[in-house]
Amino acid sequence: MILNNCVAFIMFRAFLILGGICTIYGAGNGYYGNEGYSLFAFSDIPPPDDLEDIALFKPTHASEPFNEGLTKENAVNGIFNDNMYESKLELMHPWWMVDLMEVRTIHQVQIFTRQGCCSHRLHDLEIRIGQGLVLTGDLSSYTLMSTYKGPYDVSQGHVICSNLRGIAGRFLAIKKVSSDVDHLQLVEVRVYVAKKN
Ligand SMILES: [Ca+2]
Repeated sequence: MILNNCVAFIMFRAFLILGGICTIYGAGNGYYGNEGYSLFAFSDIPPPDDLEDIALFKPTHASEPFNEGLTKENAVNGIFNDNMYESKLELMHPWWMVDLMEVRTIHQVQIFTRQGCCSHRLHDLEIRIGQGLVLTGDLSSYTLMSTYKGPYDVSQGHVICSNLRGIAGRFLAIKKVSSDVDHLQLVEVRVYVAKKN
């Protein structure tokens, strides 16, 4: 029994260190700070003061958008209220990525999805980190940081994906991996990295 417990503990720790499953954090509508709750879960990342979000206004790449108003840049423009990137109609395995412009150690990704409608489409995501630009949608060469299975409900908070040790990379990608054609809808994506000394 003791051995089994040890194995389970070791597996649990390894799971945490390697990333694992994204979670929901923050009550309310999931928007950025407007409900007064903390943006961070403190147990699985370095102290928040040691981190900084560097995704805002960085270059982005993505699958074809739903229309000209729902393009990739919208996911890092700092505007909420359903201002978002949305993937094309009936597109399987849509993806989106941000170029951080330099290799940084990524500890946490925060994902804010559409709230006014259709938030149930946020499910079966892979969050991956890469060193080089890949535009084919085949992100298998990127390191898998976390997964988010869902289902997501509009009453829940935002999705956070954490890694205590951090994963070094320049490109942070989010890909939908289920075999349906639910749209990928990203209102904002925050990428928290270790601050430079
Ligand atoms: Ca936005």
